[in-house]
Amino acid sequence: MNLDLFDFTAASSAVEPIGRRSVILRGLALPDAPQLMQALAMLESEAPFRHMATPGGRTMSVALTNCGEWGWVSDSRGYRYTRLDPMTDRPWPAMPAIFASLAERAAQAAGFPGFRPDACLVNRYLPGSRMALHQDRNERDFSAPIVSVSLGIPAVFLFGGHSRTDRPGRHPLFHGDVVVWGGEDRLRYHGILPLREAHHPALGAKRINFTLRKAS
Ligand code: MD3
Ligand code: FE
Repeated sequence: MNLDLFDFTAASSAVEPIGRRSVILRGLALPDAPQLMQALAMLESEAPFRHMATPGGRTMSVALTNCGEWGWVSDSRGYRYTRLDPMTDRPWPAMPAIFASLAERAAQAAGFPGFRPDACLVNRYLPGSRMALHQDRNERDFSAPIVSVSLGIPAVFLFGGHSRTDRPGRHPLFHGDVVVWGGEDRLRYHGILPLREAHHPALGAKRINFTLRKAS
């Protein structure tokens, strides 16, 4: 797939379907980026990024934190959502209003009205960080969509099928892009290729992705 300047300018809109119920909303978060980054800084001071262990005993190359009523955690016992941050034993920081409103707006634009996330997983990538192909299935209700917001240096999103061995498509994600997945696409395998060395004027050599979810 080739995303040069021509493709951007020739596109009839900034809405790029990547599945029957999935779309990339190019640059939707750009106007909110300064406020989103300010909220992220607050969040990070209350619940720092940390590298979690996988149930298989490895350490994730992506560092993560959470906000909202529920936070996603991984350890030797498995993956799950918790109300308390295991690092501080305190509730996860509240979800910033700007996260929830952006998520609802994006979901609405993608055909999922009334989305009210109760969990937000924040991933921090540095050059070399990656996320192996996986499904997101720790949420109770797969009828709710997932909304993701990308900030900082670019990444290549891998979007597979319902079987791990289905060959994934590749979609570059840039600062300010928002993606919504739902319906029949909600359980498709997905991942992120190892990030290439790059610099973003506002974030440096870093990518932040946060995903808004309905966990419960
Ligand atoms: C596609 N994060 O946190 S975007 C994750 O960029 C995760 O950090 C990646 O995969 C990232 O679980 C990819 C988020 C995403 C989340 C859920 C999905 C993509 C999805 C569910 C179904 C299909
Ligand atoms: Fe995922």
